[in-house]
Amino acid sequence: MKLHKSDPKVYGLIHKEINRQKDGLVLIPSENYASSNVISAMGTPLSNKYSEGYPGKRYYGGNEYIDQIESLAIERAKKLFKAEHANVQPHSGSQANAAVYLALLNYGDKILGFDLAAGGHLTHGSKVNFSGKLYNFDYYGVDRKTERINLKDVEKIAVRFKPKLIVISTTAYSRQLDFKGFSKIAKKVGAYLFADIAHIAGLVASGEHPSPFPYCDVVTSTTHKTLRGPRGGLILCKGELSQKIDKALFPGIQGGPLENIIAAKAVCFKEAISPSFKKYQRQVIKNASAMADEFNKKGIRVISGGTDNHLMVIDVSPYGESKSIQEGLDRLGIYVNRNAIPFDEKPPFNPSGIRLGSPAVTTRGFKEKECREVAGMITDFLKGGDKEKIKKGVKSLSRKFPIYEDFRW
Ligand code: DSN
Repeated sequence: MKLHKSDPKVYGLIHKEINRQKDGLVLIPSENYASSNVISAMGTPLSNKYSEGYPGKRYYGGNEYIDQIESLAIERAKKLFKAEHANVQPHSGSQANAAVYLALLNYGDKILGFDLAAGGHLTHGSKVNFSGKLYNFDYYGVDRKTERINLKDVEKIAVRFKPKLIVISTTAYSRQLDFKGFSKIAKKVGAYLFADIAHIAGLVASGEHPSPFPYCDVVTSTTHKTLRGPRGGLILCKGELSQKIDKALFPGIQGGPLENIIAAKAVCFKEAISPSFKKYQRQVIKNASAMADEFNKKGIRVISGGTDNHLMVIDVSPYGESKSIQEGLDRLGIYVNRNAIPFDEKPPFNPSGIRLGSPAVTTRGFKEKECREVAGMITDFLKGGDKEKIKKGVKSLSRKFPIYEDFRW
């Protein structure tokens, strides 16, 4: 029996969510629209299979096809990121990061991470996260004036703190990351260098952002942000660390891998190797840059003055509370998330900033013109403009640039 008949409640809600995604403007920079092929690989009976272990070394029978699928995903990931080793099993970016710490460190060891308030991530040493509870973190942030990472400051902290591992990671940092510069610091203090490229993975894969290899020892990512694949994680590392990493993930942290998701990761990696993906990533950067420029022109403060990548954080503190601004934009069909700004004096639940970016709208086909228009709508909203007019603008753009027309539900 079809789902709409057997469980109309769940069916109806899924249907509404799909329409919300189609009709609204998704500017949350960690979200995207995976292709229908990625989505169809996810919705397969591969989800039924237990495959604890790795290709050729499973703890269950019946894995002959699963082994081929996972091996394909591994080979494609290695090729895409020019990595010596890939583990495609992490259920998420957080699981991937936990496995890296478990593989390379002992509990209580020192890690130098990027401050969450400056644009880092919970798994890079937040006190409310396992990372901050189990390991001894110190943090580097951004320069107060430029709002950019200053490697001289990072070096000073690293020399004083003597970490065993340095994390380069960003979720709300709009500038290019200098992996080479970080690697000099890591070498000087004898630390492992670990980059979490979840946000910029698509840009890295297509050569639109410098690669963390050969400078980093380990690299983690998610596969659903700029990379535009299924929701999941990925670990890439130097060959000499492969056994430690694989053991830390399974049996260290996870049980059975999600093989339907791994099949979808394989599909995503193939898509990401194509020339059209490179073109897409180039446009992602152009679009974000156009948005930031428009905000600057209209007097909205963009943190660090602009963007080199797919995202930006704007300071909305002159216009009200970020929580109610985010909720107000939600009601207009413009989806963003509130975010701390560097040296924010406001609390994390209601900080001073709004984070937004271009990956999802670029997948819809937006170019610079439309991105400027959207930045204009947000500015109008912040300055108390006509909400009905903005709503009409959102509707018209989403109709003009439809998404998932080939997706049947
Ligand atoms: N998913 C990350 C992001 O939105 O950037 C946070 O975990």
